[in-house]
Amino acid sequence: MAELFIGGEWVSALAGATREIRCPADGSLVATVDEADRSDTESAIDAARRAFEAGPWPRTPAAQRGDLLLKVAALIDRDKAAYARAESLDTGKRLVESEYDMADVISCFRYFGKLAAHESGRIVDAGNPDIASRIVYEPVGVCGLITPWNYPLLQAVWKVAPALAAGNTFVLKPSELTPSTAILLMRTLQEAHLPDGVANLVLGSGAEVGAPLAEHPDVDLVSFTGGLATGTKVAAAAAATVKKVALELGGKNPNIVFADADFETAVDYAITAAFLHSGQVCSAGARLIVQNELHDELVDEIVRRTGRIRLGGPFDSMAETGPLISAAHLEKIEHYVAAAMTEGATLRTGGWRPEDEHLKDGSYYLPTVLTDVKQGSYAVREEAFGPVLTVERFTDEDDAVRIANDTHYGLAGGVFTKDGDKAQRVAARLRHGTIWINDYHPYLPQAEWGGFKRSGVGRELGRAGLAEYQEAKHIYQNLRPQPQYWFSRPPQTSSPGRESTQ
Ligand code: TXE
Repeated sequence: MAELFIGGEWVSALAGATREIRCPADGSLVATVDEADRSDTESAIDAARRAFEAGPWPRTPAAQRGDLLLKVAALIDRDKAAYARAESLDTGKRLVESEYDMADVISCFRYFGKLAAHESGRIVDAGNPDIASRIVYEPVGVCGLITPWNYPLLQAVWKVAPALAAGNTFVLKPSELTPSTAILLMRTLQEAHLPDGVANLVLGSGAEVGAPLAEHPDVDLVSFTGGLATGTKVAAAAAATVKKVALELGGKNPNIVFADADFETAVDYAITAAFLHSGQVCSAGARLIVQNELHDELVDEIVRRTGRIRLGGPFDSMAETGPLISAAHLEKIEHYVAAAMTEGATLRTGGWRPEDEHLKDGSYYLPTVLTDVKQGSYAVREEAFGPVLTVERFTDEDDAVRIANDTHYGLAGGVFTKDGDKAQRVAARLRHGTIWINDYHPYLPQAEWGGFKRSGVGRELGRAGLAEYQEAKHIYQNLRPQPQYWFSRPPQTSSPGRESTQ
């Protein structure tokens, strides 16, 4: 107990409420943690505000802040086995995937730790030697960081690392389903001697913790990763106090395969794009768009291989992917597939819960391929966020681009072809924030991440990721000030600029 971290202290929820965390792979109890309410959230906001106004962190030189981030990276590296295990128990994902995630977490802290050291502002040439003008970067203030359950620590660190590098204080609200690695992160920040009140952790529901972060006048910025419906509410709540807002709201990502693509590569990446982490990835290539000439052969091979994907829990070394996050999410996927079939989709494989004895207590769903889906239909429009791949056809380059852009999302997409010119032409025309060519899913901490259209507002990672957490202040100094007399000019005298006494 006492898993809320507020003002540098571990405390329990004021009302004494708790929540059981269960592993989605088998329903086993992982932990019982505090469940905060609005009053706990308000104490955390208050602690973050005080640390911002009076604490040392916002005034610490940026290079020193960077050093602390590098130390945090080293401490997580030391403890990465415990972190990965905790992540797998909360999410049900394979341990090997959590290990990759922890490597990405460490790289992210390193990247922003190094970037912080170069945050020196810049001189602006005013074109006049009597004017000194410069831009300095300052922290925004108190940040409300709201994160989802699919990559719990990585999503949190994409926000925490730049927020700290820029000198902000924050309140982190992880998904109520996956709090464990956020608790470990607070312990690590404490060990690294981050000043009290800079990092605060509140565990609990969207209504009791997330909503107050978006609404509270003492929160200056809210950064949210999650679903489109919730993100829309967060943006509306934040508007009342004109907060800075960053949103990453998922996608319905097209993966275009031209007839001249390398066949084996296209098949392999199409499967990874769709079924990694059982499709619970914001950039999942859930919409396969295949050129007519290759369609049947490619789909047959994808269906054959998809039908052989092995499911299992975090520590099953034979498993290729794991369960869905919860029974409720499993039901949502079932409804999605049922709706697609009602619209006329053809089920080529999957479409049901597995019947294997060793999977019976988990939230598993068989990797599923649906063909004959129609452009504009529910299945093509809506994000399933599960192991479901829909397949559409196209005739030529223009047709591929038109179909791939026909979505209100715009997070990511893939293009497979051996023709380099064509790949670049198509990438340039796709209205999606990241385009992978003959690849799918890699991301780089030094490159930006963010969505076009309704996939998001603002950018994460890269230099722009840090800029989200900064205010740029222009300081303009006149080195030789003199009265200008733009109005009520006094009569001319022999000594300009002084009132005549005559
Ligand atoms: O997410 P929510 P859910 C998509 C995916 C999924 C759907 C719903 O399609 O099926 O979203 O998933 C907190 N004010 N993504 O319901 O509700 C909540 O407690 C403030 C895409 O799990 O968006 C959690 O911490 N916060 C995605 C966080 O918001 C609120 C990753 C995300 O939860 C809140 C996950 C409120 N009113 C789901 N209500 C991606 N972009 O990667 C809830 N929350």
